[in-house]
Amino acid sequence: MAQKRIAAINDISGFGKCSLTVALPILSALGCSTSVVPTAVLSTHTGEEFSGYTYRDLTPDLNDFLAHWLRLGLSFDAIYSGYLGSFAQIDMVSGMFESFKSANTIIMVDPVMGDNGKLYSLYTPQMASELSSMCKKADIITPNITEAAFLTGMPYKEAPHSREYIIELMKRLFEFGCKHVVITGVCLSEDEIGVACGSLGSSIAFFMEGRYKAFYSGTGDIFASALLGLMLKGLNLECAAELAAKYITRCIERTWSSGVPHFYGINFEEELPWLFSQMSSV
Ligand code: PXL
Repeated sequence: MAQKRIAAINDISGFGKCSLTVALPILSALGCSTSVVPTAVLSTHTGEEFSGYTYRDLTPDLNDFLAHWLRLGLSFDAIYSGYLGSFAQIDMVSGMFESFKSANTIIMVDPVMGDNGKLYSLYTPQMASELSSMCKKADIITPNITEAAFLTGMPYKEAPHSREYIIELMKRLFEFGCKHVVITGVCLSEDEIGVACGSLGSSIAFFMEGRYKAFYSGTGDIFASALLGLMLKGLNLECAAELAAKYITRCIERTWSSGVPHFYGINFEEELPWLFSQMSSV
């Protein structure tokens, strides 16, 4: 199988383990050749763990950056977008999908915009509504519950979530026209957390794992990166989502039991060999 090429569009948060600093190692470990489009450079992510972070919005560079890639005639097997640095970038990145895709390119949009019912500090309601339009261009979207609620206009509900609520969110997300939808952070009971995933026209599968009542930034990025890498290895959506959910749970378990302060982020690195080992058995 030819090596898969990915363009990952996301920010660089210097400290805190999210975005490109997790996408690159995970996708590389899964054998993908990954190029990056940095959307912003920050000293840390913008989560509640940190205040006073620096923020450099790379919007002014983005058009020239992509124009150069266009002159090089590049194309990718997958284009994966995450945290965007400004409202204007949403349109630029949507345009990029058209310019760099070929017949079989997977467009994956992780509509990163918030968590725990709230938008991230640099995101505005206008960005949230524009991201809905961007999701319409994707083959796969991977919102968490907060993002799914913002995208669909449905109310945000705290855990535990009823199956009916998740199924209704799914139904409305499929109206965007994506082939695959994966909702993360689904809790069907107080002690379980996992994902709901479905492909157009098929039933919805839930993959639940044990829940640690600790919140770690970067969880969604680690999950989405593993999901994409596994799909590019040839796993179907359900198998990839189930394995990615197991992987992130192992990472959280390891981090939680280490006692390292949670702002250091998730120890996803030391579970990569396990993820890799699972590949030989599928
Ligand atoms: O993990 C999502 C994320 C990505 N990038 C930045 C963030 C966050 C979440 O807080 O602040 C800059």
